[in-house]
Amino acid sequence: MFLKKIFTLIFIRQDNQILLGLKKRGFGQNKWNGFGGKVELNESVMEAAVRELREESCLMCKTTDLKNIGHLEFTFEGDSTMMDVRVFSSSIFEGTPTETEEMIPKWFDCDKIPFHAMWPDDSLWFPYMLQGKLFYGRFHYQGFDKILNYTIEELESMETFYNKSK
Ligand code: 6U4
Repeated sequence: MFLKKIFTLIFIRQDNQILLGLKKRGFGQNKWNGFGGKVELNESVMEAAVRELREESCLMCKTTDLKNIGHLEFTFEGDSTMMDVRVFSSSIFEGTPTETEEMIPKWFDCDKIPFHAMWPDDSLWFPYMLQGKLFYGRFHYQGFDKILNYTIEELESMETFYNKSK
């Protein structure tokens, strides 16, 4: 059995661009990624997504404008923790992306995503997100660079997925 820890990951979209942040420290350092982090005890998953977006990029967004678009699970060889990552997107936001202590935000054209400087799993599930599909992916890593095995599937509805897995 794995000890599950819930994380958020949010992608801001505008026209044919997507906002990514270069992580300056900690887990995933020097990689481009969406914004997000751990869910705290006294907040909902969506509240956590909005808080992390604000803390990491200075953008403001309402929980009601978030769309849950995917679910990712990461496990690591020899580690009993499972990262349970709830993926959101929004094209409604306020503010200007601004560098923070944790992230350097930058807009990328959707056909110029810097996969070479991202988590190896991103190139496998980003296509679902960019095509507007809902997805569920599981990835088992050796260290942080090598995926030993994975599965990805398209989902019809996130609600049905979460009701089934309850
Ligand atoms: P602190 O302790 O405050 O620095 P916190 O910001 O709460 O941490 P952090 O930065 O460790 O959490 O969260 C990790 C972020 O990276 C989450 O948004 C989930 C995301 N993430 C983790 N593994 C990933 C992976 N393999 N591929 C990916 N995103 C991943 O695209």
